[in-house]
Amino acid sequence: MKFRNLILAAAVAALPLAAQAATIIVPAAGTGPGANNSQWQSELTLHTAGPREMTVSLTFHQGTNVLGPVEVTLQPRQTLSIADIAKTKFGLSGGTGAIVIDVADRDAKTLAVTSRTFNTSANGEFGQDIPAINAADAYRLGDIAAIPGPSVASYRFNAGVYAVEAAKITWSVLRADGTVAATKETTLAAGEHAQFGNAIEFIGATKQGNDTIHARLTEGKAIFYGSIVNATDDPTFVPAGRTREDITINFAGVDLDENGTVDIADANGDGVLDAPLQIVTSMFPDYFRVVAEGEFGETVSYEVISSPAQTEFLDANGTVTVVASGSVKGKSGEILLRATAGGSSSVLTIPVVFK
Ligand SMILES: [Ca+2]
Ligand SMILES: [Ca+2]
Repeated sequence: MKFRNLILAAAVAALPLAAQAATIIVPAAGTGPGANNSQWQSELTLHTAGPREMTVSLTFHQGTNVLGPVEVTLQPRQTLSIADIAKTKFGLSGGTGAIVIDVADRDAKTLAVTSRTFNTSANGEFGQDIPAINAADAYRLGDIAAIPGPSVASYRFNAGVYAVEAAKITWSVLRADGTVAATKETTLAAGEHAQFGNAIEFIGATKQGNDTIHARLTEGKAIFYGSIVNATDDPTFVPAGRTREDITINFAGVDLDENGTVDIADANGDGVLDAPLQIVTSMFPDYFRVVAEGEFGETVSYEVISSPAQTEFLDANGTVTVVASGSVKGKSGEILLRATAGGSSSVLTIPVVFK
């Protein structure tokens, strides 16, 4: 009994850490001298709408180096700005990085975070808002972070990344007409920040107006951003847009007698056959053909995800065999198939009734 109590106590103690923490990231912040004798700094502003005191933990990530943590406590409904945070909280005299804010889940619900990075030069003071992003909203496999560059090629164009998990990234430069000018791979450790000052050149091309950077993850999760600085050192933050390049897989339906005509359709295009397929329970197999193609006529390959009966693809043409034993007679269920074309996949659902 004593042993059991100990295990319970350990499980309870471990819960709050695992289940109730949120991470919010300001993907770019900095301090110190910039181009053309300018001086940069970042101000972080925290507000809680909550009726209770709360504490956040701040770290500053430069490459794989992590400065901090520094704890900041907010009183109920307080708004607090931290001037030149990279310098005043983390002791940096120059550099760029990401601010990572760790906060209990309950407190994250009450917290608003903004930041402003501005630049003082002979031309005046110019600033940009850099929004905070929840780690739960990081980009993942299949997403393309699209970072559109300036229409004026001479403006400075930076791109940056913060890896929420260890990440492998393929960067590419797309010209205004969609042709790919260069690609490059990078690998980041979990918690690593990187900013590329001349991003188009870093990837391997010479910049032109309306270049767009695509960042694709082949492993892990990350947050991406860009920034543009014009000839008078006026910066503009460029949020990455979450995009995809999937082709649509059109599921026509099933051809029951394999004569080339669809007998039960997916007319509303939701990937679910519009009426159930009747399958006779028997020791002999039932056959039908799945009819689907990519939106540009691509051939589809199939696999069975799950089925209430023994289900296999007989050929590359989509012919399926189902052997349903008497044990499922009178029951209904769904056969789930994965259809893949041109690197894109979608799930096709075939409702079935066993006779
Ligand atoms: Ca037919
Ligand atoms: Ca349907």
